[in-house]
Amino acid sequence: MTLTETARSTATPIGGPSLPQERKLVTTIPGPKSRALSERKAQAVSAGVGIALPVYVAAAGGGVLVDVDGNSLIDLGSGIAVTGVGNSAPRVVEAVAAQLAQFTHTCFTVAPYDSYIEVAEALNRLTPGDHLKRSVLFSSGAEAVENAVKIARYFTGKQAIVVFDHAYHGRTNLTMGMTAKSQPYKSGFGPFAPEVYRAPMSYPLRDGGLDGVEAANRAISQIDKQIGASNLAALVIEPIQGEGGFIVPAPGFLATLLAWCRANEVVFIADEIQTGFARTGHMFACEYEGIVPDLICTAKGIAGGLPLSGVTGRADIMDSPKVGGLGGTYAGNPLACAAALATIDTYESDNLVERARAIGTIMSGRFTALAAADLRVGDVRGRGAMMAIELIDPATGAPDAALTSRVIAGAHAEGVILLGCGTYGNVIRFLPPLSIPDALLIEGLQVVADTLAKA
Ligand code: PLZ
Repeated sequence: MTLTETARSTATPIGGPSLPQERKLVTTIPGPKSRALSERKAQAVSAGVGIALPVYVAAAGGGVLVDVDGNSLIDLGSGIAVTGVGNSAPRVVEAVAAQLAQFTHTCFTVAPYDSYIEVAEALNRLTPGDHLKRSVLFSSGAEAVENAVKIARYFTGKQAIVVFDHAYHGRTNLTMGMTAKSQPYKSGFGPFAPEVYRAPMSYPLRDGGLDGVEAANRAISQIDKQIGASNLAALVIEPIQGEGGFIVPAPGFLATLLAWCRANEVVFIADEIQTGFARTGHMFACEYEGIVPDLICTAKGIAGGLPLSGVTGRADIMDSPKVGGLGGTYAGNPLACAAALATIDTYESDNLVERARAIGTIMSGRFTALAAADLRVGDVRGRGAMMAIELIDPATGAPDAALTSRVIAGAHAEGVILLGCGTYGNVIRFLPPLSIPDALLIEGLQVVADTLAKA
């Protein structure tokens, strides 16, 4: 019997939401079966693939992940903001199983199917703005960003792209170049695609008191001088930066940039791959400031864990590429589309936007109290179920990445899945599945607070 078979036959947990919603540790973390799998991983998988927490998963649902050793861990990461509706959410499982029995793949650009159209209709309806829209589907977030750039270039006939400090847009060659952080994403992997320029972001904790309009004008002046609007196809921005540190720009930043884009025939592309689908307490984070992007990129939360992404936007822009210019073998795969329809239905019928706000209230209350009691918590920010704390040296305000690593490792050891982020590696982000029960969320947050107190 191989190790995996052993793990399967002994663990045999029931998956999805029927899992007991509890934190339960029966071994040290990682347990012996996970450690054995880590050894196999080292022999079989490229060393370039890093692992945040090497517990091997046997089942997941609600707010827990159960590992091959039988430990039940609290999930505060949702697989990086993906399983908003929860893992193996019942309606998603049912829809995918039904589709699985009908057909698994035809390639939409060879022989199409209606679920792709239905997902496009849902995206056109749900994304900000009541103008005429079109959508196109892909598989990964990076692919959506790449295609949004392709479409904007085709539409404008211009080439330059502007992105921001701390931005994250993916790991493919173009999106790697658009991503700000060198380690681990870019260093040694170049050269990068040309015509990608970077502008300063609004980062209220660290940009010396600039308000949103001032920060936008600083960026615009740099864009004007270094690129020129006549060369600029698109501005690509995350309305709340994800990997870069859950940076919420000061009010007015996005709106000022948008107005400048409109006045200069520059396509405004919102990368809502991490912020999208109820996560922030709106269906999309742009809604907080009434921002209506020209194009919006979505992925992650769209399909309950199946790989799907999309670009949605103004019909005139989206219809501009020549026929055959957009596509991909797996783009808009039927299983992923079935999952997306069930996922979107779950967000809407279970009012998960409201649920994300309630989670946000629980989290921000605790983090604000934590910051008041512990000066190493230098900032509490985010929206809805997308919140973070930034850890600093209280004497200097300098980022404290070492403390951050200790807290994350400590929480892992106690059975709480916690993710870091941030350009300076000193931000702890909280992205619980919206299906997590309150009691489990509160327990997870308490573990983090206790770990911080000891770290
Ligand atoms: N845009 C805003 O957050 C993915 C990266 C995980 P893909 N973020 C998680 C990792 O370490 O690779 C992301 C994002 C924003 C684009 C992407 C890219 O989405 O589906 O990972 O390609």
